[in-house]
Amino acid sequence: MGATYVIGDIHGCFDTLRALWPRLGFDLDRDRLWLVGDLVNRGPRSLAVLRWAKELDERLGERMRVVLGNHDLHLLAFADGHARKRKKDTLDEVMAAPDRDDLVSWLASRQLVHRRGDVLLVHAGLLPHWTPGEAERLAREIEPCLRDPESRRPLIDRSLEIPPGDRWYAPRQALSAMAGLRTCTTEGEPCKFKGPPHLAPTGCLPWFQIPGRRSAGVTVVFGHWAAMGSRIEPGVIGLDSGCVWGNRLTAIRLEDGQMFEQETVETSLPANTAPKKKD
Ligand SMILES: [Mn+2]
Repeated sequence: MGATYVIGDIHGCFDTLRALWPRLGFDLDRDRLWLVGDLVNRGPRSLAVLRWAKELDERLGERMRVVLGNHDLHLLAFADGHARKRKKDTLDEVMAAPDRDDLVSWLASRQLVHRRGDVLLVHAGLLPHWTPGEAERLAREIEPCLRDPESRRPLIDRSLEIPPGDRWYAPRQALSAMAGLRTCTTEGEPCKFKGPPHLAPTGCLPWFQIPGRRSAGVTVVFGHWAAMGSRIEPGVIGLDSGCVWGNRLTAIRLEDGQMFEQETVETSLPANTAPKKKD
């Protein structure tokens, strides 16, 4: 049957990825590889990560799944000319690459949610009123729009004002939760907070702790929350252990829960303004 390996947020940390990879003992003929997204940006070698992932995707076919993160969407917007360069962006090498268009269109045709049995993969999180089926339905509705620069613009161009009632309003809210959620209110209203869970403002809970969350019947595998670090508990597998902040890159083999952790080897990382988590 093969095993399923999931790797957390790589963020252009290709050298750390390369150090982790042989330790997984990945069987190219049988195993499955899932990436939680945010393959690019902040770290130094986004181009190498994209080329590696695309090539592996061509080799593995259906056995490889990548869900899109907020930084992957930012790369699409940037490549389309609809996003300004942010201070910590490290996307220049991708932008200048001869295979840039192929890489961008490959990235744009990844998923937002992938489900296999009772495991669901998403970059950031699920709103509490979404059943796993509803999350998949929304993802299948939005994914085709992301493939083309024209049709994805209302979803990813943050300078566009999309008022409630507009046909793009709900899909954009859903996309923003899948790719960027950390905490929300018990009513499912996302909060802006990015810090560690115990410092979340009153009324804002980690999305996976909202009472009555309708996706509680499946195990959700996600990344995105570096300030929380990796977190494994029943039904919840959080894999962003802050590789790009100089901490580590985490992978897990789903069938037996075996974790693989690789300390960051990059030395040229952005000035670290995020809380460093040591535990
Ligand atoms: Mn993210």
